[in-house]
Amino acid sequence: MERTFAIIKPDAFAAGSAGQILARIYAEGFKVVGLKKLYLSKVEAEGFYAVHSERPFFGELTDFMSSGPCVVMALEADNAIVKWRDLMGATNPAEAADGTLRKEFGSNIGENATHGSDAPETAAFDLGYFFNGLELL
Ligand code: FUP
Repeated sequence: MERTFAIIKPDAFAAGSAGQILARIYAEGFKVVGLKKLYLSKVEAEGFYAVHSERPFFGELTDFMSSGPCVVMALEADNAIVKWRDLMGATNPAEAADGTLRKEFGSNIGENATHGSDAPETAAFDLGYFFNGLELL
C-alpha cells in the first residue's frame, strides 16, 4: 500500500464538485485516510508550491490556491501516486483524457480542479505539510 496527497482545488470546491470527486475516489478503490477543508493563506500556498517559486505562473498559482476553500486528502491504494495522477489526467484540462477528473471538472491549466503528488518524495512533503501523524490513523 502507498499513500499520496490530493487536493480538490478552490475552483472545484466552489463549483460544488467536491462530492462527485470524492465519489470517484471511492469508486476507484482508494481509501481516504485523511480529509479536511482548508482555506489557505497566500503564504501557506507559497510554502506548499515552493518548488515552483521561480516559475512565471507562481504568483497566479498561489493567488488561485488561496482564493477560496479547498479539500486536502491523504489517499491510500496500491500504487496510489500513479493511480491518482492517472485519475486526475493531464495538467491542462484541454489535453486531459475523457473520464479524467481534470477533463470533467477543470477549466484551464491554472484552474484544473485537483492536485496530486508526482513522486514518493513529493508525496512525503505534501502529506507532512498538511497532516500530522495522528490525523492519519
Ligand atoms: P501537475 O503536477 O499536473 O499539477 O502540474 P505541475 O506540477 O507542472 O504544475 C503545478 C500547478 O501549477 C498546476 F496544477 C497548475 C499550475 N500551472 C500553471 O498555472 N501554468 C502552467 O503552465 C503550469 C502549471
